[in-house]
Amino acid sequence: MDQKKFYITTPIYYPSDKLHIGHTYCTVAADTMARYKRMTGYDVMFLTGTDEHGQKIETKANEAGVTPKEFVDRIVEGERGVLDLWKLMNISNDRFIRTTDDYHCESVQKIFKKMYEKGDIYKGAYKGKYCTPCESFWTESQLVDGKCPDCGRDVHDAEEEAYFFKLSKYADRVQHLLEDTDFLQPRTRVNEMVNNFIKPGLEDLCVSRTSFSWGIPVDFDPGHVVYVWVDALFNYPTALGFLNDKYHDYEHYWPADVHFVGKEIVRFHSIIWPAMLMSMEMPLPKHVYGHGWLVIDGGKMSKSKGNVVDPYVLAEMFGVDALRFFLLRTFPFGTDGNFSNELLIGTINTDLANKLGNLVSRTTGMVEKYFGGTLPATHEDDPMDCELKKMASTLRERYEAEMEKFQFQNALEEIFKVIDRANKYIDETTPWTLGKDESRRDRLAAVLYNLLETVRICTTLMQPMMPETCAKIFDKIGANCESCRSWDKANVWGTLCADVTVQKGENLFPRVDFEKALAELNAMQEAQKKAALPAIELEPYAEENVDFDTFCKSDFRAVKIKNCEAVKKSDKLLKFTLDDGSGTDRIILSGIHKWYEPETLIGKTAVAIINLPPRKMMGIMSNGMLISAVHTEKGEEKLNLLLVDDAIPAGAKLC
Ligand code: ME8
Repeated sequence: MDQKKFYITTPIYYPSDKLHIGHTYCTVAADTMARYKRMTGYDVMFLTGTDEHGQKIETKANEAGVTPKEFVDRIVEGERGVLDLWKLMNISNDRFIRTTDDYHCESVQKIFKKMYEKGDIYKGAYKGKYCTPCESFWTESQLVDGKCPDCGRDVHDAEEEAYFFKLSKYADRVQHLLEDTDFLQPRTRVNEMVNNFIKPGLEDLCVSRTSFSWGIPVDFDPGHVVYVWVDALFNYPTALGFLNDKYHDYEHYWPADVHFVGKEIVRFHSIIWPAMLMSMEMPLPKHVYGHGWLVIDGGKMSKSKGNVVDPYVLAEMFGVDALRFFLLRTFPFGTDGNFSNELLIGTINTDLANKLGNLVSRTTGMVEKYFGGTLPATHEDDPMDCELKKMASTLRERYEAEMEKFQFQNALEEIFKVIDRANKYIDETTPWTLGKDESRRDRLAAVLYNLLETVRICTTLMQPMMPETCAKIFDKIGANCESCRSWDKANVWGTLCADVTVQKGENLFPRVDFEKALAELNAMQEAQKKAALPAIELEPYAEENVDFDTFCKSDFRAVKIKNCEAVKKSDKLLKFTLDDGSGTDRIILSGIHKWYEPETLIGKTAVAIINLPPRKMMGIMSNGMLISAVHTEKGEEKLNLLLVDDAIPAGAKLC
């Protein structure tokens, strides 16, 4: 019989910035699904990659002073780039596509031409609001207060020659696909697509650009580049060798079984993508799954807010498997999930350290303590074991049902119900009491064997989520052969040898010091937020003019700082004794202690306005004001006392 095939994809990511925990979430989910399918005997193709064309990348490269290709190479292949991240996260993709790869570009040109020759792509005029400095078209609804959303400048009506795809032609077929089949999941996303996009009327889609050049050229019309989404979506079949010679398994794997995509790109995948495939007369993917976002305090992560969560930091602090587990265990895949450090540490401690880690270490520890590491072959069963045995040996079925629906959280929930039951079973059977009674050795052996079998089954099913940890657990519990780690044996009770040998070894998941880890993460995130603040912020410029005569009334003088000391009982004030050239010392108080140690200013030449009315502060009269320059740097107020050339004599007027 032919092996069953499974083709799964993640979105291909824009390498315009480093990837964050949100991208990691989708990729870990797809990896889990791919590993699960491989475990259940499928021939799996798992594809991920990067979407490297478009104006956004071109602009960023220009800003960085490098070519677009150099720019994306750095983010994809560079240190801690996309490839490094997937390696770190133990992502088992079979293929990685970059849309700048020659074979992909070649296929996209052929695809574009094919749709053009068919009449589904035609030449027309793109009308919109144009921002000349940004070289960008905007629709009315994208404008902010009628201005360019990027630079805030005026826009004007403009027209540009462009190619269009006849999306409208496929509207009915796409609507039927969404409403009458399970193509788009979860089902809740269907209404949004149909009501918001299809019913109001699908307009033909502009599929070429002439305002920038970083894209795949339309080979029969120089000057036009293919719209980045057309280029990107077709990665799924080109990566299999569709219309290119790089690979040869398009026939084998296409159509995809599922595309995992984030909710904001469901529209592209559930409307534009099937319509273009219909035009190309290619089979449609079986499912598109629109997952939710990881949000922070209910809002989107963003570089400008400085709240983007770096998967490297978390994986280094807690371990890759703990992070993978957290992402899958905590958030339902179809809806948004609120990420927090508290939740992360809490989940690691509760589920991994207390429940799973403890079960494994207590069980193997007791086998070592009472039997020197190897169970005796004779076991005495008891009816009280039935519930645990039944729960564990039927777990595979419940797990499978959830995994087939991409419900990783529920699949793990089912596993943890069994882990909880096993921990309770320890309390019920009290092996430490049995261990004291020589006549109960066979009973104790049965209890520990039942626990090891439960651990084996749960571990088998957790392999897709935590591959490395599960391999370690298998080693600990003596599940040494391929077969006893297999899917086929995950519903067969009694798979481990009766006289199995275990090795407790090190703790799998040491408890995380909650307060310490939280403080560390919070401090890092504070620093990141600070780094995201503008480098320098200036005080707003005065809107009102001051008339010349008024200005001239202000008497600015160079002053020599004869003495400077802190004012008692004040954190802020410094008391300056100044030579203003008049022969009498002038006292000025200034609230700049935060920025200066008084003794460092003695002997310097500063500037003071001397005809302000005298003011009493902390019981001392201040006669004038020293002039400082102020600005904000990374959110922090900075001040520099205005110091001038010491060659300027005391009392010289500034005008
Ligand atoms: O959209 N939580 O690329 P992209 C969960 N190149 N998922 C998130 C997320 C978050 N906080 N932030 C982003 C693109 N994502 C296109 C795809 S496919 C032919 C082309 C997800 O790098 C987002 O929802 O902007 C999307 O699915 C994916 O990351 C890639 O986003």
